[in-house]
Amino acid sequence: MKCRRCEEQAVVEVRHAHAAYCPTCFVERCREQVSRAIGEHRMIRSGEKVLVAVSGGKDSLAVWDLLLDLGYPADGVYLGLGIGGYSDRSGDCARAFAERRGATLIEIDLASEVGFTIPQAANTRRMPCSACGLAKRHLLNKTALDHGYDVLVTGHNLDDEVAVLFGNTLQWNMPYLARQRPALPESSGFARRVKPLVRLTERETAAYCVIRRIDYIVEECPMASGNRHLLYKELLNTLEERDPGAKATFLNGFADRVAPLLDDLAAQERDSVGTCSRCGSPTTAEVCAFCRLRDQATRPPRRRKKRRRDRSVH
Ligand code: Q46
Ligand code: ZN
Repeated sequence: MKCRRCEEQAVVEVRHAHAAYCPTCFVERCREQVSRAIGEHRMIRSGEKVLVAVSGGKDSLAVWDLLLDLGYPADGVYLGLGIGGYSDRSGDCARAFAERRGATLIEIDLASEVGFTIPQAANTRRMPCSACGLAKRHLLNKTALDHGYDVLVTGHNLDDEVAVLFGNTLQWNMPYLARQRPALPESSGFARRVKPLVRLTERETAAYCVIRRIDYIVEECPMASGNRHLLYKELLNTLEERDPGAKATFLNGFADRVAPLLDDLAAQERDSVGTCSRCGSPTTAEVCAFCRLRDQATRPPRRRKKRRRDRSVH
């Protein structure tokens, strides 16, 4: 295989683009795709303060690396979830990257910040990934606002976005569909949230990290089992295997033809947001979902009632 651009030996095949690239041209292509996503969706404006949510995984480290190389002086924020050795190793990858690039990394620890870890939150009514997602959204947004950042960048890639879209479509979850954008504008209580990797697949971000020699955490999160998005990703990978480009077509079709029809609903949703009576975060309820999660996760475990001896006579 020859590189589409320079005719050197290709090392990465991008099937949905019917092309292959040498390492140099592939990195160049990744930069172009990110640049294009930022421009198309007006994700970052000049002079804005940018914060990248860094998990230690390939996507968040790739997007941080790409932004720095594109000239955005982005800082990172790492949220320690308290998932044993997995969190320790993820944190190490985030710190090592920050040190290598001479970039600033803000660290927050869930347990010391709010008094519970994700394994503790798994004892609540929520599934672990749902509790984790809620905690991440709440604390990362709060950190961005508290430190005066204009934009919060996440490492969601094309595969993530397609899996979320697929899940929301299966359930016809209209409010969630209305909110599914590569860039969610800032609004009261929210920093702007953007996804510059939306044009790159998971395979591409992994290849990018390998070529750029970025060490990222490869192991799966031990709490991921039962995560529906993993199932959707598997299904969509089977589809993509048979029909390369199907994922991008699905996502782009939604963005071009459906999302604009949901603009009014998105605006209504934004208008219905008030503030949490406890923490002041944006919410449509009196107490926000995060405060309710914290109540449940930090509540002492109920004492089990002693079972009374069964004295019945059979
Ligand atoms: S960290 Fe958290 Fe993920 Fe682990 S518990 Fe689920 S959401 S799988 S990206
Ligand atoms: Zn609250």
